[in-house]
Amino acid sequence: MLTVFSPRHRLHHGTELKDGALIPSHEEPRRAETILARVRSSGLGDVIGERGFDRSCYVAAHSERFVRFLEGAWQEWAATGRTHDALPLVWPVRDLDARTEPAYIDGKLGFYAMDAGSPIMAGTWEAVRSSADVALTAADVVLDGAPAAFALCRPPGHHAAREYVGGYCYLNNAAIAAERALRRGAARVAILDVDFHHGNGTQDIFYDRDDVLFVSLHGDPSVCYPYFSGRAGERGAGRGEGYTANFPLPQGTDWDGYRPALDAALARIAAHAPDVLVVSLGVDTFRHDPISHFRLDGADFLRLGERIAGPGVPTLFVMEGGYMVDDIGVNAVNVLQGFEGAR
Ligand code: SS9
Ligand code: ZN
Repeated sequence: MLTVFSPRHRLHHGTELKDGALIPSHEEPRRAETILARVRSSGLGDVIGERGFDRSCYVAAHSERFVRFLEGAWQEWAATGRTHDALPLVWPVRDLDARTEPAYIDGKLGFYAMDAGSPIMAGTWEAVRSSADVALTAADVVLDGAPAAFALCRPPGHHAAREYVGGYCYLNNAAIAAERALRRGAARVAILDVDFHHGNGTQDIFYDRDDVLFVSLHGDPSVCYPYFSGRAGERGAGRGEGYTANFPLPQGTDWDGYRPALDAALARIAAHAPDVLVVSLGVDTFRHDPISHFRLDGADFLRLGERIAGPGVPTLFVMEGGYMVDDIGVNAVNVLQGFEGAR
């Protein structure tokens, strides 16, 4: 299958707070480079660059004021004389005013974030935008008739909601691609999120909708990030009731525990009869992932890809998480090769 990749991801290389110190983020440039090297050495298929898209493609999944914030955040921060990464330190929880956008950048950073995991630096917006354009380009490849394509996105997107960043994510690449599919004529889209962490952002964007089914397998949020989203009882709202399906699984889940939930997820997707399937592909379910708690091994990712081919739907893979960088290329490409082998 075709892979879409942008070298502009390198413009973003932020920091994160861990164990009392500011350290280079686990979400590092080497992740995408390692996957790209494996795509090439495995002979998966050609690699192409991203096309440019109008910002209205981002506003399809986010609010206008949120996109405007992302576009200008670094300039506003730098104008206050600071040169280190911009990070929020105050959030509008519960009874505080979570509706009114503050004028000052430090207020905006908290207003538009769920956590301090999405630092903003000088090149962040260009990298974030290129990542969304990678997803849009790969979506067009599938919508033009290819059975599958791989959007090698970085930074990832599934924690980014309609109006906030978080968990290394800024624009929701999978949601933007799903909106593209609808705009180009798909009647129904399904999103399968297999990243270890719940895709709270994608769930938020489509929670009250019945045209985009969101199905996620992830670490139980009572003990795993993002803690405040991803319980089995979250099933959608209004006309979207029943169009969100969450499969929280215990820490330590291996393939034997994962497979039955995956099959149930795929059965729900088949019942939706989607025109396009978008897979939020995180490989932080790997047993040696440094920040996650499942126990899949390298060969399990081949089986995961095989099963995803089951519904027989045109499929767009969108890269999300995976932080054991030495293995990320093999694991991600294993999913894609498992898919192609089963098709
Ligand atoms: C867990 C810290 C979690 C954010 C993780 C975001 C993953 C994105 N100790 N930090 S796929
Ligand atoms: Zn993750």
